[in-house]
Amino acid sequence: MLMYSDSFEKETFKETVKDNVKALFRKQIEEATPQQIFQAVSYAVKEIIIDDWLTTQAEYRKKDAKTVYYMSMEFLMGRALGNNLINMTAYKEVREALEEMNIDLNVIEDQEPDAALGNGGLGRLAACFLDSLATLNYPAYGCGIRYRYGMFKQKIENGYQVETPDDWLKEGNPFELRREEYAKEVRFGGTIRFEKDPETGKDTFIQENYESVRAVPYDMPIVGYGNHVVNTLRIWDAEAITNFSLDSFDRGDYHKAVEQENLAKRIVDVLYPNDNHYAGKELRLKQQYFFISASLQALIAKYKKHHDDIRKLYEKVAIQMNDTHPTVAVPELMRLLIDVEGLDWEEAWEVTTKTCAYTNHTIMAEALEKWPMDLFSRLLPRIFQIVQEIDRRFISEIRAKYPGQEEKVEKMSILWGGQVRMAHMAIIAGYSVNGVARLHTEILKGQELKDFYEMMPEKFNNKTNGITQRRFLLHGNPLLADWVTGRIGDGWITDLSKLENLKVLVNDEQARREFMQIKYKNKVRLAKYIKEHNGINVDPRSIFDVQVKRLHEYKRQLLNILHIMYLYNQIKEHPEMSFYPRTFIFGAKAAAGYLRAKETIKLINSVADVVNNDRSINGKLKIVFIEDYRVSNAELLFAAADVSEQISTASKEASGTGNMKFMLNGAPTLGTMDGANVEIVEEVGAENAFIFGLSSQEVINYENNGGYNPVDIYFNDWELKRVIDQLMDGTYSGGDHNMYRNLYNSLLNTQCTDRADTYFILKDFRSYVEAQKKVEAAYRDENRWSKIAMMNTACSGKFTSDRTIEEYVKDIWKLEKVGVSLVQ
Ligand code: 26Y
Repeated sequence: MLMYSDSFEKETFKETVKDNVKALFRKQIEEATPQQIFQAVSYAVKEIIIDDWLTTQAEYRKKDAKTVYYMSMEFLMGRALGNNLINMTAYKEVREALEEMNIDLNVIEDQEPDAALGNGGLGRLAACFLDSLATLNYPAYGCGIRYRYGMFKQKIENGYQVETPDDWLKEGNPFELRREEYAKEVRFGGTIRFEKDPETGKDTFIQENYESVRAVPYDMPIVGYGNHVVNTLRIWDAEAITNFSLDSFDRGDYHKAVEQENLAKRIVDVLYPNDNHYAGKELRLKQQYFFISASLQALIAKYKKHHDDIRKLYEKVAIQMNDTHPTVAVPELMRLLIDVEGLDWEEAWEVTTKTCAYTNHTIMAEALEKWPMDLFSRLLPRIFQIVQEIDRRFISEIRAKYPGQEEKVEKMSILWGGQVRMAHMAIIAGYSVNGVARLHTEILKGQELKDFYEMMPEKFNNKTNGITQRRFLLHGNPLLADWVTGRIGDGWITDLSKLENLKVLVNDEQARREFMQIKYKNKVRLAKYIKEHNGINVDPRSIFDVQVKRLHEYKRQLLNILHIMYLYNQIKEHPEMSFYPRTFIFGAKAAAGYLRAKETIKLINSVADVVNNDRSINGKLKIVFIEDYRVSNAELLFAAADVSEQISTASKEASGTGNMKFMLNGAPTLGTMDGANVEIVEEVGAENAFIFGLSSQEVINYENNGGYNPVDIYFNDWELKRVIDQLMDGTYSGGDHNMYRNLYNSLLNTQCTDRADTYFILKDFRSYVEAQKKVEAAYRDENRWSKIAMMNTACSGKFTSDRTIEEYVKDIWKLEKVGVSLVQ
């Protein structure tokens, strides 16, 4: 069957869907449930993808092309069906075909659970990168874990977050392919004995009494846009190696067999739902080694099929480590090269350091992985020996370069204070170290990683993040996508810089009216979602002010809600005051054990309860908390936003990528000069953004000089004081004086945190209030606002992940494009 829009066969497609419903569910299409139709449609789509998948991989083989392996603990893919149809350029055709069968594609798409194998930015970035790599014709694998349960589902009960398991595979996953024949063994624990090989005289290392697990890969197709390229996301499942068999039952080992089965499965049970916070859990290290060892074994086997010199691995393979989470790849690659392939240390080190590269996504100390040495060596005894040797050699390099400066050893070695510092290993072994926005990379070079930068400046480079316009405009905002295409052609879909052609239209009144009309329709669409999910009526003519992202203190959702409390006080106190109606929308998951984050969610919901039900304010203020914020509902939110809240404490947000999705959809940034906001303002112009707050340098200066005293501000700003006091006086807690005590203390009490107001909320409060006033004034001026909104879309070209990927390819991976010819 043919599918791409140039050759779509509607009747064949419809027949296939009907046949699939019969074959899968023994039903006629009229009797099938939406979920069953989703399955039937997906299998029809997969059938076509498979052909392109085969062709692509054959072409890669023929060209013997260099391949990048993107190693990541997280891939936040979201739904596949709609995205695949978009990239196969068959979305509209399929929608019409289904319409003829009285089936609504939107309803069918809603049947698919999000593949939420990630927490937030880092995981979604990996997903955008895969989309761009395929679209740009680059050979690439994503390598990760097939978590049985992805990111938890969030329910809000009585204003509190409640986590429930995300059983995303319950109905089966039509797009995945189990690849039994590529299963690998991964070993944990035990002891290491070494022997001299009597023939070669080389040391050989023998692991004994270990526990082993079978890693089985599942492949998911990654469809490029309109180019028939299909790359692979390979995620690993874990199984016991001793097969649960009648044999063991007979031997009375039944129990043991089941036990082993369960132990193995546990490895891939669940994604750790911590974002930017390291917890040091043994099972997580197991997960890391599990998928890394399996992926490296597989890539070496693949390489060796057609190459005989493993010393040249780096000519055909680049390994990108998505933060420190996959860094165990360094010693594992060394182990495979030395113990299995028989290379000596120097040879293996050369291969490893020409193959592995590292991306840093955070400068926050609490996010850095530092494994306790005893845990690490117990779980991975041979790997630990190798880490020790890497460290020993590196320390002698430090001493050679900086004689007498022993503090350099303390600051840069891998093993220190009983810990294995994973970031150090990644920097030492990686041939490239990159940050994810210009400011972030500069901070790494000048502060956090200063010593490394001084010692090896050539490794450091910046790769400002990006997002895929295929999902976040073409799929998520079809009205705007069609309008843009009507105005400037469809070149933007694969070349986002084309959006700059919209700039001339900013002075065209008609164009602006159409642009704002589309925004309005998207707001109506979101209002409907909110009505259905929250039971709240919101006015699509009000300003939609949106903050959606993980809940974290540094992202300062607390600043946002304190400001809303302040506005509410103002409106109550001055009912005559002119105030443009606002709808404040939040979406955020808090890590399950993060108390202050959970308290913030409760606060937002409680303020929402009070404010939304206060008739005296005539609906001027509405607050909505979107339950279970995830990729699929994010698409609706970006399309409908008027204002993009990007209000992190300057220096803390490495880049941000939500900021780019809002911008693309025509929402100006209300934000600090942090992460990629800096570059957004540079592209769009300061007059088309609303910037406030301390600069990163000011924050860093305060931090180095012992912070500041928020209590001074508190006593000198009675309106702010009143808001903070309202956390304790029962206004938003039905009289309970303890409900928000942790939040209150975090702002004022030095005894409860290392430093009161660690994230400078009081310090930035007034500046935020002023910026918000400017937003309101700008919005009242329809002409001005429509220009601002359109300029944001028009200037967002830089922030495509296509640009980011081209930079990685050119500076780090050195890949060649491989064309896939149409085979039908
Ligand atoms: C160690 C472990 C618990 C851990 C797990 C997840 C540590 C960090 C993370 C996730 C980090 C993350 O998502 N970082 C974000 O990466 C984005 C993509 O580069 C950035 O845009 C964003 O600023 C950064 O916070």
